[in-house]
Amino acid sequence: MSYVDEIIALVEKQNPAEPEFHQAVKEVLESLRVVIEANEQVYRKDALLERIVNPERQFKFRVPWVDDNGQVHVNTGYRVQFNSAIGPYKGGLRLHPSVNLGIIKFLGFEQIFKNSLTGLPIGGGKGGSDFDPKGKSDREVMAFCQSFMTELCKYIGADTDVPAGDIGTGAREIGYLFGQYKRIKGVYEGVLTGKGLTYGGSLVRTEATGYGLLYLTKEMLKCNGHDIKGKTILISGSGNVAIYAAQKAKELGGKVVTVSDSNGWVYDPEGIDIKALKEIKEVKRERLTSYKNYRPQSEYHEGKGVWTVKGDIALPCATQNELDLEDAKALVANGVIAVAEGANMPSTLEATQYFLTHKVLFAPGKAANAGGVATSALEMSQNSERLSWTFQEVDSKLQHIMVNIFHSMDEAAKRYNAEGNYVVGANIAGFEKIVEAMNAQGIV
Ligand code: NDP
Ligand code: 2IT
Repeated sequence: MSYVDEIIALVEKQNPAEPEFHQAVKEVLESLRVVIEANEQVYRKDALLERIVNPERQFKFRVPWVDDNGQVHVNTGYRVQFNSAIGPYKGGLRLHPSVNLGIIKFLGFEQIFKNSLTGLPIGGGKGGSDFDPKGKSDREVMAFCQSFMTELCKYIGADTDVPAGDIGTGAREIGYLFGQYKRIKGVYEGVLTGKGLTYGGSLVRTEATGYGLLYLTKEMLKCNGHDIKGKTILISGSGNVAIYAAQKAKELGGKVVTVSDSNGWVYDPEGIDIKALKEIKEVKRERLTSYKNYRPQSEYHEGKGVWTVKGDIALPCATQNELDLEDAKALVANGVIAVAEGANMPSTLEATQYFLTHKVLFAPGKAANAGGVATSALEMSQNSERLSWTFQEVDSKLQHIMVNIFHSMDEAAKRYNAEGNYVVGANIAGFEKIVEAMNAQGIV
């Protein structure tokens, strides 16, 4: 059996009931096959792949907290420190009832390659909990965050592991987490990113993932003879990534006609009203059913369906496996020219394959959504030098980083005779740097 197939089988055997982790490993290793086969002897001898698919360290802990009625609840907290070859562990904290160890491992594994692609010195990690912030009072969210950080603070630090936001973890949660870290450790340091602007946060971090997604999409389109201007754009999700993707898409001359949440989706033929969307989601924390109150001409549909709308560009910005083979077929039948993943692993393996074989320009999440973590790394730099950069400075660095990521994956794909296959390109470009750093540091 080839080394790649052996490791895929090993991961499935050693990590039972973790389908998302298996999927992430499979996608990466399958596309690295050419590189691994060319170096099989050396890599096998060094057990390189065994080291890459095994987290350096993982924590699972009890998170007890008290609700507004005095009832005690117990959630499970996780932090997976996957790979520190190129820098301190870096990656978000997901707060969602679906969180389990396998999901955190898939996200942490993706993060290694994504962070490598940014060109910045950050290793890969991820954490979170099955706590659901939805419907909780601010005091309940604070109680949870304080309890979570009381345990997490033992394992993180500005030079060891720097968490940030992800699904369910936004500015409010980061604030409570930071306060508790500072209180316990007695240190004011850049231990988290996505902080508020009054206490060490960076301008552009809020917008970064969505903006970065559009910067990379723009470059990918440009290099393939297209432009965002005048294009109809389908977006899923209505959280941090989706909102700022929609905003930048509109600024670049595109027309965003959909957004969604876990209950349903909105179709606004005249273009999504970003101001209304922000008020619903960021201020009032309401469901998308309220959108009609702002835009009576829009349609609200229960359940799935965003990908059945006719559009030129699709930007999945909600969650993993939200776009399956049927969705991919519908998009291609409707003439989609590009898909760029704002979320982590939103397309199933079959959907991705379908896009690639139908010559749809496809930017995988680890490249397309790297603007968030890249700007987190810029926040770390600013914290280290105790300075704050202007919006324009950070935004211009973000644009450069996203353009560079596109060219790194494009160039790696060409080098391995897979021109236009950005899945292969992104994985190879990310992998090469990690391997070089791991080799230089010996067997650790
Ligand atoms: P938010 O919590 O701000 O928003 C998440 C959005 O996705 C909401 O609209 C939510 O709907 C929807 N969603 C979540 N889970 C599901 C589900 N199971 N089914 C359908 N819809 C769902 O998170 P973000 O915008 O920050 O994250 C979105 C994606 O982007 C995730 O995959 C995340 O890992 C990724 N990402 C985030 C980065 C960041 O900087 N924030 C950086 C890079 C990637 P509802 O409100 O109904 O739950
Ligand atoms: O998936 C991701 O890259 C994030 N959630 C952002 C991580 C970070 O450290 O900013």
